[in-house]
Amino acid sequence: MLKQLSNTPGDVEALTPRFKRIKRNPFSIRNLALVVASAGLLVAGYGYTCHTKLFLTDQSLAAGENEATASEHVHASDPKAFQQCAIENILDTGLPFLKNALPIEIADFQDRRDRLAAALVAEDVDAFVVEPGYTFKYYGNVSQPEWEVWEPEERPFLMVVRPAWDQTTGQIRENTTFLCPSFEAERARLLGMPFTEEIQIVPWEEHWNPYTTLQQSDVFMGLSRTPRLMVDEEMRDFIQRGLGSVGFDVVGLRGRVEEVRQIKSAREVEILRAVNTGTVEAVRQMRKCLYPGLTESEIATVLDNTLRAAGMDPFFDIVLFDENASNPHGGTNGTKVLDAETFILIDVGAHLYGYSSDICRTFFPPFLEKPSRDEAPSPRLAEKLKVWDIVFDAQTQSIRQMRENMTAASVDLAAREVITTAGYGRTFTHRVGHGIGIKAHESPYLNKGNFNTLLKTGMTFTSEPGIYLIDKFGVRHEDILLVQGDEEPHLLTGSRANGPWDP
Ligand SMILES: *[C@@H]1O[C@H](CO)[C@@H](O)[C@H](O)[C@H]1NC(C)=O
Ligand SMILES: *[C@@H]1O[C@H](CO)[C@@H](O)[C@H](O)[C@H]1NC(C)=O
Ligand SMILES: *[C@@H]1O[C@H](CO)[C@@H](O)[C@H](O)[C@H]1NC(C)=O
Ligand SMILES: *[C@@H]1O[C@H](CO)[C@@H](O)[C@H](O)[C@H]1NC(C)=O
Ligand SMILES: CC(=O)N[C@H]1CO[C@H](CO)[C@@H](O)[C@@H]1O
Repeated sequence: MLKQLSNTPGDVEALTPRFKRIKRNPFSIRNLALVVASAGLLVAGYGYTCHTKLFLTDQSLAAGENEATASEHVHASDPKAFQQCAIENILDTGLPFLKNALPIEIADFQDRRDRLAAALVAEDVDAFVVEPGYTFKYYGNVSQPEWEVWEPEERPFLMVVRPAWDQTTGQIRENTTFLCPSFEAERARLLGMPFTEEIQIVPWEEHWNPYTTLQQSDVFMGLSRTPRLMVDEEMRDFIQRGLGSVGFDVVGLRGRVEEVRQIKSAREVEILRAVNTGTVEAVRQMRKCLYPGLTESEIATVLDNTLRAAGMDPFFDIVLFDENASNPHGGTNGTKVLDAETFILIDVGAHLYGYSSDICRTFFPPFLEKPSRDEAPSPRLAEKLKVWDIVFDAQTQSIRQMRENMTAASVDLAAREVITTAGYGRTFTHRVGHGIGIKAHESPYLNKGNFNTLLKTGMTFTSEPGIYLIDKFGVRHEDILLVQGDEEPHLLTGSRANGPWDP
């Protein structure tokens, strides 16, 4: 019975498509009614019972009945009922966290390239060169698989961004050209990259040297020195060497140019807030439906489908019980079975409009009763409670350091001091966090050696200290923060955990 769920959407996926419609505009009362009606169909159609079923009708909505007053779905009894309960719970929230997120527009891409152009001038570089990948996606909306479906190929297709002076405003603007295999030029145009005018292409024939073609094009005409190119960190080595071999002065990613992507716009922040808050909410709503006997894999599958039902696209999901969580990134096979005193660690990420969430919660299942104040918990439980609090305090201290001009190292060291003072220093085995954006892991990296990087307003980070006790359990809390000048950073995960029974 329990084996029915697979690691992939599989059979349970059949339940989710009917919720897809809410992706477009989940906020009108009409759509909310549709969602509720769908949930109703689901219950009726499949005949599963959720212990306390919320079922709003159009009339009750029209009468202004508040769905929050209805009791919520509690733990289920089999994997399908578990999933149904989790999906209904997340939909019953009305998905308010999605409300302020809007997709990135052409003007945003334009603005990024203009900021890049200004950074190139500041770094005394004549052009930035990047091939399809995350950075190309950031500036030109094409990822590596969107350009090369089968495998990364050997023919260079490069975006070349140069600074130009706008005669009327005197400002630095971008001027972008693509070096493209001649026979692929039309395909490059068909990508519909975010430019307001027709893209400029320098084509190269199969038997030409593409780097010489670029060098002799009008792109670098009128330059009084050997063109200095900055290549992105994802640029493959043979292309860098090719550029160097024909006489370009090639330098690596650094300084102001790297900072362009690190500093998020208001629109990016709202997407990050939406997807990270929504991911935490999915964990919370799923948790209410847990029952003894579920495996780590079954929970991961249901959490993935809960995220999908809420319009997000999960891309990693680590669910670990007790001693299996002493490896921060897991590695065990997902078969461990849930029991009342199991400490559940979930680290999960999803995408929304191309941006990542990356959050972690550690908690007890809802069917473990919280010990009352006057009753001493068992030593096993007491240790879990103590470690949970230490990691929480460590996270609090690291967050306090997330202000403009603090070093990346200081954020890590603040968390590490709490954990070390508590006697668990050697069990906090990884850095405290990293930047987050279109990738879950982006620079700058918050490790205790990174004294050279200063935090800037607009950077977004994880804070994720942990304690890992081999053969016992692991605890990690992870939230997302936005650096805001000298103020406390803003939380982009809605709310931090309140305790092991309220993650
Ligand atoms: C960027 O690409 C995605 C597909 O990966 C597409 O959905 C989106 O509309 C594109 N954005 C713009 C502004 O062209
Ligand atoms: C961009 O550079 C090209 C040369 O590669 C030039 O022909 C074109 O006029 C420039 N466009 C702007 C807007 O500066
Ligand atoms: C999972 O790993 C455990 C040992 O850690 C092993 O006993 C069990 O057979 C494995 N299960 C599967 C389905 O591979
Ligand atoms: C950070 O340092 C820069 C450069 O020294 C300064 O202009 C800025 O005001 C500082 N920010 C804060 C919040 O102190
Ligand atoms: C360290 C480790 O592998 N611990 C356990 C993880 O879960 C599996 C399945 O229950 C156990 O067999 C392992 O001992």
